[in-house]
Amino acid sequence: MRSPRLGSVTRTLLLAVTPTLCAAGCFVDVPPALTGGSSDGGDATEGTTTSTTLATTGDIHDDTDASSKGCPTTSPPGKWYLDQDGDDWGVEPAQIACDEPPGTAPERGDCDDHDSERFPGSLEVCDGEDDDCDEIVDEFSPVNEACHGCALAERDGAPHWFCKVDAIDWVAARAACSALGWTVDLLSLHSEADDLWARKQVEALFEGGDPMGTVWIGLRRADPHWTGCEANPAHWEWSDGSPVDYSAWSMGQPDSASCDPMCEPVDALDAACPRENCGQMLYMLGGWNDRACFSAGVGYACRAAPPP
Ligand SMILES: [Ca+2]
Ligand SMILES: [Ca+2]
Ligand SMILES: [Ca+2]
Ligand SMILES: [Ca+2]
Repeated sequence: MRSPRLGSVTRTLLLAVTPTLCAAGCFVDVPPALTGGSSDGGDATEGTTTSTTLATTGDIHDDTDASSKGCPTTSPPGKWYLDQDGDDWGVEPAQIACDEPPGTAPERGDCDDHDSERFPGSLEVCDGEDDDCDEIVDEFSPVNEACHGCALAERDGAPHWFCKVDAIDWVAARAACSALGWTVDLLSLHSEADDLWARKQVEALFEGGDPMGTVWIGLRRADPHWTGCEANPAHWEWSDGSPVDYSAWSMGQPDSASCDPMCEPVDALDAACPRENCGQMLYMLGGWNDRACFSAGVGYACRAAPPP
């Protein structure tokens, strides 16, 4: 049986201990290992697990070669995964038995087998955790349309976050996106429809209150051109690695403003040698603008890869 959802007091406590969007220091540049639940055990592993389980759980079935001889009923033996929180989703190791042993489940994929509210298909809520076990934290769901200052939405199956902050640089904004999941990056835009939709989300977030509002997106100047002053739209790329197949630069942009060719920036945040190497959306005026990566944006937009 699944227990009821957490009460509001418990949720409040969870929120209180949840860092708000990891403004710095939680950048994930290496995809974490998949949870045991979503990995494929493979035949060799399954064979090992089976023999071990039968050796240690002899009372489940008295046939040490169950896979070949079958069960008393017409069904072959089933594979049952350890389910410690009773949410009907299990984890490795598996047992082989004719009938479901106590404390097991027929499916694996539980990302937290000590929390009955987190399992594949659970409703995502704003609690700093991945409730539906898709390796993305606090994404849009029918009961999660806003979270930690971000408006949440889904487009073509891909979760989006449109976040309003006091001040954030491009690098910190990208880190905040990455902290939500290893498939999450700053937003990339690939069609006029994408662009208009995104701009509408941002307008709604700011309620039209900041005509100069600048929202970081995943535009950055590509490495070979990073230290130069040339203002060439062909020198830009998306941080998520997707192709630049659409552009919506504002008139006269990118312009590499204030670029001093005599200095060499140490990194993207080198204020002593500014380079307009990062891209933002001017959502009220329309279009994109190049800007120094260390400058303060008042928002950023993230997107997770759509499910395969
Ligand atoms: Ca479970
Ligand atoms: Ca669980
Ligand atoms: Ca999730
Ligand atoms: Ca959550």
